Amino acid sequence: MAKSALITGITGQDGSYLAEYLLDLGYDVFGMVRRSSTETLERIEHIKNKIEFVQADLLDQASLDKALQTSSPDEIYNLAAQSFVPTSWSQPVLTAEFTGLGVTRILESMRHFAPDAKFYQASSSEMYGKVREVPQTEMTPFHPRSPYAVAKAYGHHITVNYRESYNLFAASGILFNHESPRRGREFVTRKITDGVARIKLGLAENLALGTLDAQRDWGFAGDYVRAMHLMLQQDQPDDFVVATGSTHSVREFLEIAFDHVGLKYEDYVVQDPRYMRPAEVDQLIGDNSKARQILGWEPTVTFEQLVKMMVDSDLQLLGG
Ligand code: NAP
Ligand code: F7E
Repeated sequence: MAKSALITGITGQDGSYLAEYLLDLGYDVFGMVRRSSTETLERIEHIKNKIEFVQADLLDQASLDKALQTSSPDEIYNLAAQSFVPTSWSQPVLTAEFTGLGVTRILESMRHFAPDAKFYQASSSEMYGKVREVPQTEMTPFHPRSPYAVAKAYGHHITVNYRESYNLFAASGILFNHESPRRGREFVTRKITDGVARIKLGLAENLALGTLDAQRDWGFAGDYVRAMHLMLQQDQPDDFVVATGSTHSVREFLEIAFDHVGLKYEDYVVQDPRYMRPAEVDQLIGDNSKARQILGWEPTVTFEQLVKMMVDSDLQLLGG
């Protein structure tokens, strides 16, 4: 019999890649969606007929209970969250509700209605924040620097706690930044590649950004959803860092992206204080040894390939 999976956040970047991946593996895929006055299925348009949708919201316990009962999943991937760091300063309580308490709500539903399922929590490298060691491992202490990161730290700890309290199979993937042509346009990578394409095609004159010095360990989202799945195929639930192991600055991203279309970023990028954060995460770099050794996972897309893939996709989308 085919395995079944429930994906929360299926309309997001990771949800769309994970749904594709699980459908290819022969899973019955259930996608949790929240009610919206406009269509949010753009990223899964091409596979939406193969997905069974269940309507629920991370804020609403009864709807989550119903989603778990209806889908009766073998695997639950909790990808839904308010995931944009700047919004977490303007909506800190809502972020805590979605990104933090939402995890407890879904774990409670699982405990009552699908205790034998395997659960994946989308934890984040943002939890390391003002980093205590370089590179970051599963054992590195957290020092979150935004309300988003604080909420994710809560989500991570409650996942570990439900594993230990109720013997649930609850795994947490500490994923470093991962990007793709499906990344939301407000995140810096997509903002840059969309901006580069617009400038190249004469649709924009410049690109306003915040700090160019921040460094991130950027990987490809398509690679990272494989790691999520692998975590739920193990005999024991555990926590895993998923990262490439190399770090690059926003400036380096800009250089490759503009160079790819024969332009120089210095001629177009302007710095705008509106995009500076109250507290910044200066540098992240992950140690992926545990994922390599235990999951047999490794990334396949390099930083340069990722940047060029995203620029090419945005050029094509804008008709270039
Ligand atoms: P994303 O593109 O922002 O997608 C977020 C998803 O959550 C969307 O499907 C959204 O639905 C859904 N959602 C938000 N609030 C909800 C609510 N109250 N009830 C139900 N669904 C809700 O995020 P992503 O980049 O795919 O990331 C997936 C997960 O991994 C997130 O939890 C994120 O915080 C975490 N993460 C991401 C990264 C990264 O670099 N991408 C790294 C580490 C961890 P709508 O379409 O209705 O808005
Ligand atoms: O910022 C700097 C910004 O918004 C990256 C989320 O998926 O990954 C993501 O969080 C860096 C920061 O991602 C702009 O200050 C400069 O230092 O693309 P970002 P993020 O904050 O790292 C983690 C792992 C998650 O879990 C999150 O959900 O780029 N930066 N100028 C800018 N950032 C943005 N967004 N816009 C700018 O104009």
